[in-house]
Amino acid sequence: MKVLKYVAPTMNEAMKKVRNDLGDEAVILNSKVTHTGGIFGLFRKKMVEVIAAADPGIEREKAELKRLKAQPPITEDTSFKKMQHHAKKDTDGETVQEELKQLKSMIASITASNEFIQYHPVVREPLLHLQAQGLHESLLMQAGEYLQERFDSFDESGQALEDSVLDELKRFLSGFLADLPMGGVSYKNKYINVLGPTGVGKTTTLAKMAAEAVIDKRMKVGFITTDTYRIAAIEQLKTYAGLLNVPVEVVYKLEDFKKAVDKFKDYDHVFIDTAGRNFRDEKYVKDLHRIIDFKRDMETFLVLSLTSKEDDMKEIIEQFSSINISRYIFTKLDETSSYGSMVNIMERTRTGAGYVTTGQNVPEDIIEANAAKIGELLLKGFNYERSSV
Ligand SMILES: Nc1nc2c(ncn2[C@@H]2O[C@H](COP(=O)(O)OP(=O)(O)O)[C@@H](O)[C@H]2O)c(=O)[nH]1
Ligand SMILES: [Mg+2]
Repeated sequence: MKVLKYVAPTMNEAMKKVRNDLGDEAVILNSKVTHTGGIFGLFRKKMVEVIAAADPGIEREKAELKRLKAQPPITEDTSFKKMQHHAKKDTDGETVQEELKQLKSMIASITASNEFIQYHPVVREPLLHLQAQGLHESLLMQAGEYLQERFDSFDESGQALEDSVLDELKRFLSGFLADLPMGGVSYKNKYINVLGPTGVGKTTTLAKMAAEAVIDKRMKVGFITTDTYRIAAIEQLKTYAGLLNVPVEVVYKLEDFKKAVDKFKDYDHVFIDTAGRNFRDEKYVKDLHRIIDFKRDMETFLVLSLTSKEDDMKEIIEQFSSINISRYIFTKLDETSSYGSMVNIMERTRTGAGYVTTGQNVPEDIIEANAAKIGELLLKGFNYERSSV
């Protein structure tokens, strides 16, 4: 395990150095803004400090795997031929499915844009923008109808009309999210838990959430981590815990969990960091149910990365379906410019969002979610192409 410290004027530059040295598998253990130089606080320069770690073995393994995959098969025995035959059939099946999928989405987009033709350009343009954002077709249709109904009663023109249409559209977008539970930690439950697959940003986000409890709300907070798979994961949480001056209990088995619960008896809140795998193990979940009354004591956030495909997000939600999810956290907003999938997911599963995270900086890169902000986000960057009226 290699652990290195980087200092650069911007996060981007620091991350470039990290990637250069440690590769894509590098884990950011800590990042913070520091100030250097200056006299009495004057002329001080802002710098970003990043502590990163990587296991050089992983990169080597990856390269080896790539090399092996590229090699032509050596054996020619019949069982191998049989395997090849099956593989071919599977690949063909996949190709057909893939083509079908493309065709379906083509038809959907043709139908959608044809249907938008009935609308005035001032309505159609933002609808096309939402379509490009990946907003589900049924939502697009509803938005179109909603706008058209109101459009007939508008008597402005030009810029004023465009502004009114956009205001109405924002109202529509936040309106249909309005009855979903939104907002960050409620502090009604002692335990706050983050679940999700590896690498989505659970630990980083947990630290951001805990910072609010410790710094802004001055609460007595403890950390539990059940992510004992990678040493770096424990170290990463401990680094954040150190910065916040919060004790960490590392839980390897159920007994440890009981001890941790006992240790944090008179704490206000306990933030639990997890590794996704444990929660796919039914026995582990059942055992936990015996210690903690999940419904009463636990607020659980499922963390999803906005850089994932919508289908993958759906699969993840399916995997965690045995657990009562309070709200989602959508991470890595800064790495994408299409936000439709998160709205589709929330609408489909009738589960709202706690937070959206916007970068690697702890604790600042986090926004508490609400319907209006998400509505705004969907229309971010939209401009009418030409004066429509
Ligand atoms: N760009 C970006 N990166 C993030 C964000 N949240 C977390 N990360 C990064 O994603 C990587 C994995 O985060 P981590 O918290 O360890 O994920 P975990 O495996 O789910 O606990 C780290 O490099 C984080 O700095 C975010 O909002 N934006
Ligand atoms: Mg983690």
